[in-house]
Amino acid sequence: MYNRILEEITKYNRIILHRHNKPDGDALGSQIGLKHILKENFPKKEVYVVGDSAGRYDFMEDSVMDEITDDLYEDALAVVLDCGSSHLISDERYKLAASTVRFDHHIFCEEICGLEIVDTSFESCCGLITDFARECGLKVPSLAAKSLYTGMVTDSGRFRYDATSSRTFALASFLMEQDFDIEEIYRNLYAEDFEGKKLRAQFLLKVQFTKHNVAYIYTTLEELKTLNKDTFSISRGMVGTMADTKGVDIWVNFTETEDGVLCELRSGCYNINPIAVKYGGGGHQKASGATVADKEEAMAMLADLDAMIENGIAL
Ligand SMILES: [Mn+2]
Repeated sequence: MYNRILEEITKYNRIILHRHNKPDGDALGSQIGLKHILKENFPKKEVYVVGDSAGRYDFMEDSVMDEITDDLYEDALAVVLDCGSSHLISDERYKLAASTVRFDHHIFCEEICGLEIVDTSFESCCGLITDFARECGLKVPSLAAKSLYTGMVTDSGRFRYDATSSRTFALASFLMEQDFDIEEIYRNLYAEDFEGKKLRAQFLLKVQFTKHNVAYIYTTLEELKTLNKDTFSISRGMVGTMADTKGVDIWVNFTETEDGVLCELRSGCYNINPIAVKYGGGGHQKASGATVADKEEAMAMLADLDAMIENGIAL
């Protein structure tokens, strides 16, 4: 499949890189990484990155997206990165492209592109792109290596989550042959300002438990407004306050917004993905998300998670 994708890349003079909306380190890392791999190996090709802004990952070098007109999609190849469902792709104009390719590591739920490589054995899409580059003998310049490494680190939880394998480290090692400052990446990712620490403390005090010890935080729209934070840094950002709690195997963060209740589901040893899918979401076995209509539906999801523990079907 790598060869077929490389052939497709070779065919097109204009390549437009897409990824999921509200990007994380892996979405941006694979997008910026692939951009610079393509520019290095095919200097005559036009390569664009599109989508919503980098948000809290705007420290990543070259993370400012390109503004492009629709006509550029004619005769172009669109590459979709790190995205399992079509409705999550930032900028749906990928549909206008002459040809489409997808690299992804989420659980497969639908065919989106003409050529696809979806491999959940990769801890990150960045890992998959690195493997692709290495197997195809493509040069990986320093900025690409740094971006890809950032995505590997973030999506593997600093090389801790399940999908982390000997291949993960082999690919990280391959990237580290390039010269880039790892300490700078970690500083940008993990140094927290005091306000952030205070916020985490505040959220820790909000944690509640179901009968069978599913930990959860519920933030109302009113509370959210008083916090003066973007929903992403509350929803994704605060779910981790419940991680690594002894006796808690499933935890979920509910955040009310104008567009419904955002649900971030996590587990140490249960496959919570089917619950997220049941409520219209998706993701990974131990980390998934969904948006439900209201508190009632959120509480129904919580009951499903509680039943999962009660029935004790751990992975
Ligand atoms: Mn990813």
